[in-house]
Amino acid sequence: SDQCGIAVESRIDCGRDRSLSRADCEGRGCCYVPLPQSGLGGPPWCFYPVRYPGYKMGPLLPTEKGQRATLARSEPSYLPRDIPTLQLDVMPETLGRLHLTLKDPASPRYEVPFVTSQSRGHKDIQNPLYDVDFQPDPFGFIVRRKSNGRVLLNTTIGPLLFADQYLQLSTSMASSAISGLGEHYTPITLDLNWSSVSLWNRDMASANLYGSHPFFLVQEGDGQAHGVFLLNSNAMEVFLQPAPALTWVTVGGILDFYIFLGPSPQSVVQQYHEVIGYPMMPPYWSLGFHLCRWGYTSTNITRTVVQLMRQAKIPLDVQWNDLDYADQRRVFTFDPQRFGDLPQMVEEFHQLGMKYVLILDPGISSASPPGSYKPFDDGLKRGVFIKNSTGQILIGKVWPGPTAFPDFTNPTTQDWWMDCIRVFHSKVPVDGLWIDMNEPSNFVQGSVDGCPDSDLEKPPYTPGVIGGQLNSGTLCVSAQQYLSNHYNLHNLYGLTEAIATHRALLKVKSTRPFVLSRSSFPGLGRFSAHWTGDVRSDWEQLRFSIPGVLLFGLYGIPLVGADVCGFGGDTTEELCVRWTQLGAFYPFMRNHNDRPNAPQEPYVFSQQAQDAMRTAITLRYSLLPFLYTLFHHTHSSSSTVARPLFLEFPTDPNCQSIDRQFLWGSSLLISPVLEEGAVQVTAYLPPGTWYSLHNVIPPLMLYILNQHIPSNKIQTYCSKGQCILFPAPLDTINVHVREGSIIPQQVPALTTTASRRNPFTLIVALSVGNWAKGELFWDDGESLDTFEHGHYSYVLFFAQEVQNRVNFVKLNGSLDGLVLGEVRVFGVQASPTAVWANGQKVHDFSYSPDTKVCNKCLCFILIFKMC
Ligand code: MIG
Repeated sequence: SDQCGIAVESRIDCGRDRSLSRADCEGRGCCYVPLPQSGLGGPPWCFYPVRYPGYKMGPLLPTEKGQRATLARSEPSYLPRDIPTLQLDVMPETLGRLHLTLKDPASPRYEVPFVTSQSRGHKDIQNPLYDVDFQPDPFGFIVRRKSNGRVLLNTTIGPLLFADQYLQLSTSMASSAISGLGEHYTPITLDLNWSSVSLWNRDMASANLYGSHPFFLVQEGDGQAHGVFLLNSNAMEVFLQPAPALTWVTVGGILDFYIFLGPSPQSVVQQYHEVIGYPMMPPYWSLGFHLCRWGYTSTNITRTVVQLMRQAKIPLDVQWNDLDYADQRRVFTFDPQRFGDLPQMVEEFHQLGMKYVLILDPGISSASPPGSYKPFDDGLKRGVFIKNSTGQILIGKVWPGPTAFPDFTNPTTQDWWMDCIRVFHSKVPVDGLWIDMNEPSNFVQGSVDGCPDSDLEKPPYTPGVIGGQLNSGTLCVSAQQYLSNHYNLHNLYGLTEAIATHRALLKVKSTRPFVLSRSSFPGLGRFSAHWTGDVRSDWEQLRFSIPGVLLFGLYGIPLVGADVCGFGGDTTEELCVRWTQLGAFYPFMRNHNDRPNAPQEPYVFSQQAQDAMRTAITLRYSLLPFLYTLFHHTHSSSSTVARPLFLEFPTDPNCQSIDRQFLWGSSLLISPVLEEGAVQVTAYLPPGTWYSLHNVIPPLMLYILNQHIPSNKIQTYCSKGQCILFPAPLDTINVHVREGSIIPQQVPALTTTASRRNPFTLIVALSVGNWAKGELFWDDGESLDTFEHGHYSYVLFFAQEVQNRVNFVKLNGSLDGLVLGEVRVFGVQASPTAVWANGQKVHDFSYSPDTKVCNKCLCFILIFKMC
C-alpha cells in the first residue's frame, strides 16, 4: 500500500530486536518487502509504514521552563512493558540551545547523575535560533533553523517507542557529515551506509570501546552546524542509514535531548561543553613528554630509563610505572624487593625536575589474608564495594586475582579512596594517577559466581556489543550500586572513578590534579585526561589516532593522545619515528608499550632516528607556551586544542572530512607522514598564506642541545585552497604557520621545569595585510584555579605595519625574570623599522641583515619574503 512506499534508503528497521518473517513483520503492522541482497547489514526488509501508530500528544501547556505536554498510547506496542503515558518537556534554554525530555510522569526512572550542572537556561528566550513543530498523532517533533528554515531534526520519519527496557527514536539528518558517537575507530565523519555504533564501555579494541559519548555534530554544508546530545548512560546503539537518517535505541533511562544550533561548528562544541562542563586546566608539566611501558620491572630498571633519556638529550618530564611496581599486583602497595626504594626513586626524579605517575586499577584484591591488606579490609568495613543482586559483595577477577569493585557513586567510597591515596602518597609522592581497567574490566563474565538469569542481564534487546551480552568482560549488570544498578551506571564507572581520584589528588596535593583515565563519559574532561587504549603498533592505527584525538576534543576531553609508537606488537624504527613526530602534536604525549614487545624508548634506535625524535619532541617543547595558552582558552571558554580543519574553516567544503591533518588552535597546521616508506606528504592548505615551520626550530635547539642542523630558508606557500606535495624526509614533520598569527615559544630544555625559565621567542607570521596577533597565558603551571583567582599573566601580541607590539593585559609576577629572547618575523619585505614593547618603542633595537643580531635583548630577527 502507499503506507509502504518509502524510498529504500529511508526505510527504518521494524525488526531490530530479532529477524522477522513476513507474518511476524505484518503482525507488528510493518511493511515487508524482501530485497535481492541479504538483509544483513543492508536496508531492512521489514520497516515501519508512514504514520505507524504510537503516542498521541495532548495540548502544550506553559511551564516555568518552557512547555509541557502529555503523550499517551492507546494500543500497546510489540515490546514488553510499554510506558503508556509520557511527559514531554520542551525547554528553550539559551538562544542556541534547546532541551527536550521525555519521561514517565507516573513513576520516576533512572536519570544520569554527575554530568550536567543545574540547567543554566532562562525562560522567555527571545528569538532563539530554532523553531520546534509537533506532529500530534503519531507524536513527532521537527526542529528547524529559523534563519533559513532548514530541517535539522525530524522524528516523524519513524515511531517513538518507550518501553521499560527499549527506547527508540529516529530522525532525518540535515546532511551526511556527522561526527561523534564515540568511542570507536572511525574517520572523523561517520559511515552512514547501514552502519551502527554501540555505546557500552568495554576493555576491548572492538565494536564498542572504552568510552561512550552520545553526542554528534552535523556539518550542514554551508558552514553552519548543529549538534545533538542524548544524555543517557544505558547501553545504546545508534543506527545510521544513507537517507541520511539516524535511530537511537537505548535500553533504559529517559530520553533527554540537548540540541545545539551553533551556528558555527566551533560554537556547537562550546554549547555542548556548557552543558557537560568546561575542561580542566592541566598542570604545565603534563604537556611535556611522558615515557612508560609495562615491563619496567624494578626501580633500577626505571632509573636506567631516565638516565638513558638524559644521556640521549631527549626531553622527558614524566616517568611512569605500570603494574610492575605493585606487590602481587595489588594497588596501594609496592613490591618490597624490586620496588623497595620506590619512594627514593620518586624523590630522585623530583630532584631532576621531573614528575612521576603510576597506574591504579579499580579492582581491590579480596583474597589477601584478613588483616594484611588494608584497602580491602577497610573498604569492607566501610561498605564501599559493589554488591550483587542478592546483596553480597560482587567478586570478579582482574590482575591481582579475585577482586571487589569500589562503587564510586557512593560518597563513602570517595572518602575511602581518598584515604587510600593519602596513605600511599605519604610514602610514594606520586604526581598524578593513571586509572586503567575502569570500564570496569573483568576477566570473568559478570562475577566468579556468574550472573542471575534476569531481565537486566538479558534485556529484550541487547545492543551489538562484543561478547553478545552486557555483562561480557565486565560486572553483572544486575549488581547494585549506591545510586542505581550497574545496568544503568556501567558507562559512568570511569567517570565516577575519575571524579573520586581527581578529588583525592586535589585534597592530598593541593595542586592541579593529573589523572589519566581509559574509560570516559561526557564530563570526564573536567577531571581527567584520556588515552586511546591498546592500539597496535601499525600504520593503520597511527592514522586512526588522528580522528580519535580530534573527536575527544569535541567531547570536551582535550588532553588526549594515543600510545606513541603503538602499544601492541613490535614497532619498527620508521613507524616509531613517524609516531613520535605525530605524537609531538597530540595534546597528551606518552610513549607506552606492552610487556612482550621489543623496546621502543627513543634511545634504543639508530642515531638518525634519535635525532629525528629529538627534533620532534624539542619542537613540541619549544611550542609549549602556545599549547598551554590553547588549554587556557579551552578551560575558560571552551575552544578546542587539537582541532579538525572543518572547525576552523567551516565554509571550505574541502575541509569537511580531512582527518590526516589537523590544527593546533587556529594557527598551526600539522601534516604528518602516515605511510610506510613515504618521504613526501600531500597536504591540503586552506586558502591563504602559510609559512613552513621546518628549519625554523634548529636555531632554538642550538641553545641547549648543541645539535646542529643547517638552517635553510623559510618557505612560504600561497594557497588557493589546494593540495601541495611537501618533502617529508624521516627527520621532518610538516608544520605550517597560518598568516596573521603570532606564536609564543620558549627555548626548550630537557624538562619543563628548566624550559619554563628560558627566554621566550615569538614567531610573527604576517598576513597579506601586514598584521598578526597572538597571545600568551602564563602562570606558575600548577596552582589551583589561577585563572579563577586572577593569579596569572596575560599578554597580547600585535604586529601591524611591521611594528610588533606587546600588550601586557595582566601581569602577576609569574613572568618576572623571564625575557623575550628572540622575535622572528615572517613575511617582511624590508628591514623592520621599529619594535614596540609594553607600549614603548624599543629605541636601542637595531638590525643587521648580515649578522641578523641586534644589540639588546631582542637577539635576532629572521626575515622572510612573502609571496
Ligand atoms: O589488561 O596495566 O590499556 O595501557 O599497560 C591490560 C597493563 C591492562 C591495559 C592498558 C595498558 C596497560 C595494561 N592494561
